[in-house]
Amino acid sequence: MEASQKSTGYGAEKIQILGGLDAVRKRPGMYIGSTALSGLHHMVYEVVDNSVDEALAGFCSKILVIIHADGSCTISDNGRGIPVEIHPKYNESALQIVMTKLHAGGKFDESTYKISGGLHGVGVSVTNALSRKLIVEVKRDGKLWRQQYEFGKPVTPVESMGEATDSGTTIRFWPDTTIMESDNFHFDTLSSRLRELAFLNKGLRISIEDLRENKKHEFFYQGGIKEFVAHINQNKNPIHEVIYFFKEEGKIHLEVAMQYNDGFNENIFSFVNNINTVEGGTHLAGFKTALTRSLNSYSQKNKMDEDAKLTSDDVREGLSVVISLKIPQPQFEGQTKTKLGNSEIKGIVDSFVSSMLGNYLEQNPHVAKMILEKSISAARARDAARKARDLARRKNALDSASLPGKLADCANSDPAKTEIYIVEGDSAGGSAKQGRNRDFQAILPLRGKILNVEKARLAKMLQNNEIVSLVTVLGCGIGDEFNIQKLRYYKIIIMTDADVDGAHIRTLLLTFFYRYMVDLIKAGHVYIAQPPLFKVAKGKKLDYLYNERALEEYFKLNGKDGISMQRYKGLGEMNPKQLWETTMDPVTRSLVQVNVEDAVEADRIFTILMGDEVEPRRAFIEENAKAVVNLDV
Ligand code: 0RA
Repeated sequence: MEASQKSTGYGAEKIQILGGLDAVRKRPGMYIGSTALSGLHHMVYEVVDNSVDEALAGFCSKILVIIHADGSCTISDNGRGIPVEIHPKYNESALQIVMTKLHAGGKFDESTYKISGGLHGVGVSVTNALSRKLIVEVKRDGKLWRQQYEFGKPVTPVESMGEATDSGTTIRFWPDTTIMESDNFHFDTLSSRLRELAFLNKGLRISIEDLRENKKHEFFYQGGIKEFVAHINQNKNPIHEVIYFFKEEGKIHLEVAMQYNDGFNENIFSFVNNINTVEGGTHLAGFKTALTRSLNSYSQKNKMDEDAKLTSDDVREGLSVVISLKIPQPQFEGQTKTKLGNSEIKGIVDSFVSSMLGNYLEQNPHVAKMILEKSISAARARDAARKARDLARRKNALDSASLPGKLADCANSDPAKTEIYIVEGDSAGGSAKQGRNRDFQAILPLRGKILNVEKARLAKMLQNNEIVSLVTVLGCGIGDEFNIQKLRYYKIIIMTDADVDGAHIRTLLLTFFYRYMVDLIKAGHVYIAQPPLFKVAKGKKLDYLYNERALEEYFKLNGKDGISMQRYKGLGEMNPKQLWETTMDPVTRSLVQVNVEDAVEADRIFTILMGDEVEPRRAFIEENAKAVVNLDV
């Protein structure tokens, strides 16, 4: 039986149509950002965002994501289910319209927010367009409905498959790998975004299951962003309880949770309609202004320190904050469209935070005293750092006029066309120098472990030779003087061994970039090279394989007879030509772009590995020891 016009409830006529799917298949990048890994994950988020909208509208409490072993992914929710009735104007099932027309979304109550349609959010039809197969099942009005698609086109009608007692939507899709570079979903990347969504939408239960390797996470936070901040500070030493403010005025909904720890780094995460506003914007500007003003005025009123004028940097040392704003018409600007532009928001957030924080400090003088002592000591340290930097500069170290001898620079001097490989150790550095294309590829070998940046303040870091080399070579300075315009290479590529030491050094370097040059990550300049894990040969035919799954596939296709296999433990095992072919040649290599989506998780790992707390470090290493053992099989 096909969907009929009988069913009532949601008005199918509300759905807006803007166009067909051919455009998506022609120019996928326009709709999901890229055809690489981040685009693949966007295909999941397009669907999840719609489920979250159902939750925001009050109709959905559970979302489940499943990664299957065959390269497909299922997203199911217990929302109202996509409407199936015939659209009066188009004479077609609303479900089919939602799945096959661009921007075809439902309009929700005016009083609720919609996150789908936000950033790349152009609707589930985009996921459909980029899938070689997709099955959607809807439970609605007591029935189970089903439809199947291939390459975005329906291959079955909307059929009723039987009765249903509850409601919801289940979508399973198989990415079209003639367009998408891979269907290898990353559990950790999807998991950290889903955790973030669970934090941002209190009471929503989100699970993710990986059937390829039996992994499962479930996220459910009754406390919302308050728990988010506690999570960020989990392995640090907070110096007070989480401070939490909430305000709803008209259609503007604002939540702020904040907590200082005894460390030196700031962790600020701001969201608008659940979208991580990586580039900040008016809401963040309002918060920062209010924070600086409130603390300065408390300090003056209570005569904390006569001559300390706290800057915005001073009051953010050791601060973890989550700001979550929900508004009806966000305007996203900036390079990656993750900067809030609505000008009225700055003043609104500023006055709200000023009044709430002002009250809080008055009522909690004990907490106020600890926060101010911390900020005042940051102001003094900033002074010391400036002196250390001046000293280092006098020794000529930080100026790119004095590039270190071990840098093998490239010939081309246009930063937009060049890249730098940061390579672990002199021997791999040597291979990279021989294997590279010296026109546009520079090589900087780093010796040993760079300083543990988690525990050091800037002044101390500038005593470390490897750090000074790195800062000098990149050219954009550090600390207050950081200037991204001066960056000497647009691609900064971290290339380390595929073993435990390599992972450690990569973590250290990422910590460094994350802590001190986060703008490089935000602007998409930082990458991780992907050296192959295996070399397989059958007769004269050589192949390089980059992960265990590829190896399994290879054996499935070729059998095991007459095949020789080598597992690479380090970059040093490859000769210059092999290193070029597998890892450095832009035509054949694959690079993973580092993004701050994973920043909370990265920060958590950095803190565990480098921080003061021994117990979590022990537990982490034990937990990950299995993986390490597997590496050496
Ligand atoms: C159009 C209209 C309505 C809901 C949805 C689409 C919807 C889409 C997805 C995608 C995944 N899960 C979803 N759940 C719902 C409004 C429905 C109504 O008013 O009854």
